Amino acid sequence: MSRGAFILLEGCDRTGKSTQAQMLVDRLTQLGHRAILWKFPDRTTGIGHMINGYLAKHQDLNDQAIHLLFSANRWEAVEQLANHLRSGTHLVVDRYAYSGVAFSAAKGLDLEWCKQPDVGLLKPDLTFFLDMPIQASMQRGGFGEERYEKEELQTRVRDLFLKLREPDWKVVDATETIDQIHEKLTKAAQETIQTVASRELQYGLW
Ligand code: Z5A
Ligand code: MG
Repeated sequence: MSRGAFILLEGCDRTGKSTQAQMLVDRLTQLGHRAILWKFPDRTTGIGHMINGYLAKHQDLNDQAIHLLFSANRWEAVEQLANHLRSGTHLVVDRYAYSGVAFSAAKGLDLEWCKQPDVGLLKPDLTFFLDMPIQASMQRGGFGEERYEKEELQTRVRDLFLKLREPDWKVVDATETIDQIHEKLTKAAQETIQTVASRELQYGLW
């Protein structure tokens, strides 16, 4: 049986990740694939509730503790993610460990320290980095409500994403229209689905 593809969307705030992730799942489903959306942080678990409390500013935690919780939130999902992929379901994942490292390092934690808890996680088969100037993304709906939604921090986050960027990432101009971006993502996702069908799952992030 063919395995599913692990397709990741990363990027700074309001670059359209969640919009595109949902559209891609819907499109792949229409095309006859099994595909599901997985969002990190997954706020539905016990760990996710703690993360949500922190992001919504109901609870304070030190930078190291929240970093480890974000990572634990990925590790608690890893068997489920692997099972989906093995059973042939494609995963469209909205944020992952790159967000984890970029946000924590932007707050001042050491970059190498930040990478360690996620070492060995499942590796994405395809990563889209949705990129646009911070000034432009700030003008989109909803910016400013949660803890990290400040221009200066977002600028550092973007620089860190660019530092973490892997050679095979697909950098997407997030200022294009929703439909233009969707077409690009769909095309690349279909290619990856074919390429990875007979490949082993990839562990060993970083
Ligand atoms: N975080 C962390 O610190 N450590 C970690 O390990 C992880 C995350 C995994 C919550 O994330 C926070 O957690 C986040 C990183 C940190 N920090 N912040 N701030 P989240 O993923 O839950 O955040 P969110 O609330 O979903 O927002 P977002 O991801 O930043 O937004 P988005 O998904 O990229 O954008 P969107 O919701 O699809 O679109 C935003 C708006 O723009 C919306 O009104 C759209 O209709 C509009 N839009 C979208 N695309 C376009 C285009 N192409 N043109 C015009 N308008 C558009
Ligand atoms: Mg989102």
